[in-house]
Amino acid sequence: MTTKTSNVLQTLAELGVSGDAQVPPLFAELRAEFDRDAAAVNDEALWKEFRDAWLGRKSGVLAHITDNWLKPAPPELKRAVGQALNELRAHVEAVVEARRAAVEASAEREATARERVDLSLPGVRRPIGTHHLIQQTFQEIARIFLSLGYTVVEGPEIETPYYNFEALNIPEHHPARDTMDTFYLDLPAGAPPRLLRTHTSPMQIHVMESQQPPVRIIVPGRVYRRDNPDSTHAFAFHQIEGLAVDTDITFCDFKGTVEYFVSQFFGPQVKTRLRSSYFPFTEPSTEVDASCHVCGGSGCRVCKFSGWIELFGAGMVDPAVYGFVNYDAKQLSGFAFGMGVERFAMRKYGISDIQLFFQNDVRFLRQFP
Ligand code: FA5
Repeated sequence: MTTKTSNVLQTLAELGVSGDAQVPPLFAELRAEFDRDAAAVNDEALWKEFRDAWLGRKSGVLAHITDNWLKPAPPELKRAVGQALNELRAHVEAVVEARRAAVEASAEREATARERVDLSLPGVRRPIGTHHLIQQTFQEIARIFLSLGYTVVEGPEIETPYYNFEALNIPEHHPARDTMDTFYLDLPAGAPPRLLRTHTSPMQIHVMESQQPPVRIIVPGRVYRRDNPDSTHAFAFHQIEGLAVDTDITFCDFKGTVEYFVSQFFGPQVKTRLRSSYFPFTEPSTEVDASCHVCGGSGCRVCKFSGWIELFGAGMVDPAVYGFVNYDAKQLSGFAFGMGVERFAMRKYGISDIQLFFQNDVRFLRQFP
C-alpha cells in the first residue's frame, strides 16, 4: 500500500472529515491514485498485485475503506461515503477487469510473435550425404553399358570353388589360382568348401546356366583377395564383369565395344590398344590399355612415362567354358571383361592411393559430391 492510500487505515474522524462536502475530494484523490496504478500494470504478475492491493478481501484498499470509513461513519456521513464507495468500487472493478483483458491480449500477441513461422525465410540446409566415389563410378560405367543394351545383374559374394575356378576353366593346381590368393571360409569338418569370390567372373557361369543366349550383362560387385594392402591393392575391392554371348559375336564387336566404352568414360581424345594376355576362361585374352588421359600419350608421372595406362583384362569366351554351362560352342561366341572399379576411379580422378576409398575421411569424400 502506498503512503497516500495508507490513510484508508485511519477513520474519517482521524482524518478530520466532519461534513459530506469533504467526502468527494477524498475519493477523487483515491481514484486518481488508482488510475495511476492501473496505467503501470503491463504483465500478469503486476496485475495480480494490483488487483489484490485494491480488491483484496481483507487488506485491499476497498476493504479498508469499508471497515475504517464506512462502518464507523457517523449517520450524517454514511450516505455520502456509501455512495462514493460504490462508485469507486464500480470503477475499480471495471478497470481491473479491463487491465486483465489487456494484459492477456498483449501476452498472447507476444507469444504469437515469438512462435511466428515466416514461410518466406530460406530453410535450414541440412548436410546430406552423397554417393561414395566407388558407387558413382559403378553408376557411370553402368550408364554406358545400359545405353548399349546390357542389363545389370548381381550375385553372391560367397562362392563355391566350382563357380569361382573350375567352371571358369581353372582346375585345381592350375597356377592361375595362385594369382588370386583366396579367403576360404572356416567351416565344420566335412562341409563343402566355400570361399569369398576372388573376382566377379563366377557370375558368367551363373548367368549362362540360367539363361539362353543372347546374353548381354554387366555385374558390379565386391571381391576379395589375400593381397597385402598397398597404394594399388586392397584385400576387398570392387569389379565390374561384362559378358556378351550370341551367335555371331566377333573380336571386332569386342574391340568396338571397348573403344566406345573408353571414349565415353575417359573422353573422346583417349585411345585404346590391346595387349596380349592370359586368362584361362578367355581365348584369346587381352589386356586393354588406354592412352594416358593426363598427358595425352606423351608420358607423365601418372602413366609412368609410358603414355599408356593399363585398364582391364578381357577376351573372347574360351569354348571350354561353354561346355560347363551346356552352351553349344560351335554355334556361339562372345566376349567377357573384368574391370577393377577402384583403379578406374583412381585413373579418372587422379587418386594416388587406393586406401583412400576405404578410410571414410570426409575431407577426401567431399571432393566427389
Ligand atoms: C580378373 O579378376 C578377371 N576375372 C578379369 C577378366 C574377366 C578377364 C573376364 C577376362 C574376362 P585380374 O586378376 O586381372 O582379372 O583383376 C581384374 C582387375 O581387378 C585388375 O585389372 C585390377 O584393376 C583389379 N584388381 C586386382 N587385384 C586388385 C587388388 N588387390 N586391389 C584392387 N584392385 C585389384
